[in-house]
Amino acid sequence: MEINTTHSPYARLKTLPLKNVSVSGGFWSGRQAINHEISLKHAFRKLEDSGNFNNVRLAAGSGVGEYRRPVFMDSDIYKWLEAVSYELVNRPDPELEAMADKAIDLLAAAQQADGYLNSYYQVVEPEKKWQELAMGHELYCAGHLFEAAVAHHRATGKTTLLDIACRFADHIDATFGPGKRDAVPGHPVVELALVELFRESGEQRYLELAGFFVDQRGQGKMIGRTPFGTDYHQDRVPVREAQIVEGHAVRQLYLLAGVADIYLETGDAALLEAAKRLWQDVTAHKLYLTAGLGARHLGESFGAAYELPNDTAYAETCATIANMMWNWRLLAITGDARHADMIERSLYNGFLSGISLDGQRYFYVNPLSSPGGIERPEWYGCACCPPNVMRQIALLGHYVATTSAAGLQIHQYIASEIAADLGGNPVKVRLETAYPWEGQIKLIVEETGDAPWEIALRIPAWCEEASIQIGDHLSDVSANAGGYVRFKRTWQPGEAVQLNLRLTPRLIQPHPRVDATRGSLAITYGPLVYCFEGVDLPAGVNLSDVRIHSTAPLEAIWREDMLGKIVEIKAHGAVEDLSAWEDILYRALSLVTPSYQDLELTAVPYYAWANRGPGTMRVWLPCGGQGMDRR
Ligand code: FUB
Ligand code: ZN
Repeated sequence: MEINTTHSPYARLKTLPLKNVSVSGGFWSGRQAINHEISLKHAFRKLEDSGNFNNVRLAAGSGVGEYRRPVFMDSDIYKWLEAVSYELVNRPDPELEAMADKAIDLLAAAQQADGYLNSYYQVVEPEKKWQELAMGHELYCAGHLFEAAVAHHRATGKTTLLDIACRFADHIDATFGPGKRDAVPGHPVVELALVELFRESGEQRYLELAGFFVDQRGQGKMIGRTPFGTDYHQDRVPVREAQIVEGHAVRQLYLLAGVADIYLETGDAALLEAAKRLWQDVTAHKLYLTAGLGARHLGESFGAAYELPNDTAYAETCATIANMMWNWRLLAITGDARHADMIERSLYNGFLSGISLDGQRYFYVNPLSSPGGIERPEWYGCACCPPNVMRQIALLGHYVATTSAAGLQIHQYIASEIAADLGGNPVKVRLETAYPWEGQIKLIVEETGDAPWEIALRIPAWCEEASIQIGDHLSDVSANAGGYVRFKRTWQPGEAVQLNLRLTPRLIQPHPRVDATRGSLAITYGPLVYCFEGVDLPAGVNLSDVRIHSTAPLEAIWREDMLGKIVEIKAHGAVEDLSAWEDILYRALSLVTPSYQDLELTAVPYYAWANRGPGTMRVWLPCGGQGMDRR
């Protein structure tokens, strides 16, 4: 969700409104166009076909037929409304706006006089309202409503959805809080949403309520049935005492985003300390190379440290999105480039794999290997991911840059135009780039005042060689990898800063404790993680038998004709001859000498896998086939 940290006292960096950044050309604008033209309109039909709208009609008294579950169907409508709102900022569209208005009219008709709004509990179990906080998702749906309402208000200036949201927030505030009822939201998201509702409305009670929900955790206060333990719900220990990320990954990460939001407003140091500890746990132990999170299908949850299986990885698309939301807030708090690096890694890999190239099919689970047979379905019975992808693509511009008292920071190299007000000095810059395929990024100052200001450019941690040219002056900035390089001066209109990030394919090895990938290598190219697909192998070669050579050179080749234009990587490897293994599962080491046949390998960006049929896929390949296996 877009966050407005303009008045957040603990924001080192100030976020820019989406309207200040327009994505134009390059890698992402086509994807935004598909999102606008295809995905959002397709989703409107899916919300009708799947019963989400009819559920609300049932609550409003105008629907016919049965209520369609799961209990959180309303949240898909809200995420879609949020996505539509961002797209209305990117590109006005009366058809989309009318669709949104229609949905909002329906919600207004369904809302109770006391402000309550949740189609499931209004229609199916009215006597259970606020009784099933563990799994009932009432506060989760409310949170997504608040996010949508803020986005809609910012996009259109209309208060139709914001009024609905505030009435419901007031109802919740009258129900829960100190001296009222206890509540641990079983699925966090309401916390971050309440903070943004506070930022938009100025209503302090919403911020306090968010803090109350966070502080209720870890005290045995969860009410309602749940098949899961307290760890699943992040209710085992108080947030301030948490040492590890655990349980349901999306829940954990939305909670942490909300905790960061509360820090941005309150400066509560214990919350930031907890966030830093948990971030360390994620990055050192529980993050897939693709920026997927959640190792286990059971409970859609984080695993133990280094438990990162490939084929059974959960890595829900929503978890990667939630992690970007968390890191965006941590970036605003700390200014630390590691959070922008994390967002980049997520965007180009575990997030983008969540949607097909045609914008009409979605992955919920994003494994790092597939035995074949997996394709993105059009929609899901539990459709949390598709509209989440839509809102994230629509909101991309928000993640490009921030401001501070010093100047403008560029975090993501997305071709775009950026307008910012630097303390009364209005500036405009344009980013031109074919990134991530090419490493040249040109920043052109289009408008600037007379006062000096600073441009800060992120040098990604993966980059081994980087330089910057301004006019005739070329500087090597490789040492800045993992941080920012800063230039302060009185800029002239038309002046350009040329950043060159050297992009080369690289072989990546995993931490030796990751059982699933021990002795294997993966390929990256800039921020992109690559994979191998069975469809690129010679007929009869099984991807499971393929090894990769660790010493042979890798070659990057531009392909106009493949997967919507990509850089493919050629690697060298070998296929093992398994004829000595027919019908035998285990053999004495002394009995078999592996024999290999050399093979040229083709790797494609992970995000693009499963767009050429449901074939096999692997991110990691065992290393070997060079006469001697590596490990
Ligand atoms: O529970 C609501 C959403 O459905 C979660 O965030 C997803 O993991 C899926 O379980
Ligand atoms: Zn999801």
